[in-house]
Amino acid sequence: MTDGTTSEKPCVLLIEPIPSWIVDRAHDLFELIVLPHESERPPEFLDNVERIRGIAMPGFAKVDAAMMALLPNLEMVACFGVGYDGADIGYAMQHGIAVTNTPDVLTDCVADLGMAMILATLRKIVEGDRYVRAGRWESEGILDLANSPRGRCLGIVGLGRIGLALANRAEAFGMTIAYHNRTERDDVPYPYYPSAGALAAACDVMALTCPGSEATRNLINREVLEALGSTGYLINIARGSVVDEAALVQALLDHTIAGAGLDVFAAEPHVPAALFALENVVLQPHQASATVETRTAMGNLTVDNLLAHFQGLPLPNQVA
Ligand code: NAP
Ligand code: 8YV
Repeated sequence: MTDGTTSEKPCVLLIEPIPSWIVDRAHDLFELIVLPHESERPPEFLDNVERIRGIAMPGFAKVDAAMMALLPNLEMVACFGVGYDGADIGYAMQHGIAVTNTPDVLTDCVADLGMAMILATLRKIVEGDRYVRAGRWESEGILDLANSPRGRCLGIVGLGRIGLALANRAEAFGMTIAYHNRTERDDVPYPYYPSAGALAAACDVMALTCPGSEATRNLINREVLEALGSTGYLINIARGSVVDEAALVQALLDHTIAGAGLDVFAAEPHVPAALFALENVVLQPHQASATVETRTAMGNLTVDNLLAHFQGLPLPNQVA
């Protein structure tokens, strides 16, 4: 919250949760107003709307047209994350509000979790842990056999920075790679499929690493899951909005697909309760970039983008 003193520092609205050490650095550079994520807008915010010139927000937080319209002197929105689907880019562009993100610094960390989810799901790592802790190894004997990634095809929806880093990791585990983007790449040796459905029919494990957007909303629907088939796995490290979540839950319940590894959900932090009882699903709390090292780099980049703007310098990572 503001401390009541006047300041020459630009006033920035910081939407939680952004780690405290980022807030500490930003405190030295900006006058900060902290807004709890999805909270009612407190008086400290409403009394200062005219002074706010910048927003720092997690990429998934909702900064829509109504929110931006409340801030007549808003100049920029700095997303703490590579995804910026929470910000209304159309409104920002129409009103000359710059938008930045934090690409590259999180690519390896997110791809690491993607690979870990492939291994955890196919190799029953979390299920095995539960089995041992419950004393079932001793009482029931060995766990059912798992599946090897080796020789299986990984189909990547969104072969960009993270998708390619995931492909490199999967190849080290003996997987072959195929992909679907809107545009075929001319710099990779992997087979291209013009639709998610065609890719699903051709692969054994489908990983989602595309942005959340209106274009990708419910891209993975019942039809695509049927094409993936009863021996297929879905790994989602992109956005919950890319998957028709009700169709996915049904497909897992009726064994239309074999299993799933999910880091992201349609209405986080809500996770459909039906998933909790399923042994063939590995669940994570949207933590693919959540290491001290990566979050520190993301936070510094968020602050660097804000600082560049207020110093009149070119923005390191402008998306709009
Ligand atoms: P990127 O380099 O821009 O790659 C995105 C890829 O998606 C591109 O290859 C793009 O190719 C493809 N794509 C875009 N729109 C598409 C569409 N409508 N249909 C099919 N493919 C489409 O981005 P990145 O750095 O790899 O990040 C990707 C996404 O990962 C982010 O936007 C974010 O949502 C998500 N993410 C999640 C976490 C997490 O914590 N789980 C962390 C970081 C990032 P074309 O343009 O040719 O279609
Ligand atoms: C973060 C992300 O979890 O970069 C993204 O798009 O989803 C993640 O890195 C998120 O932005 C943190 O607030």
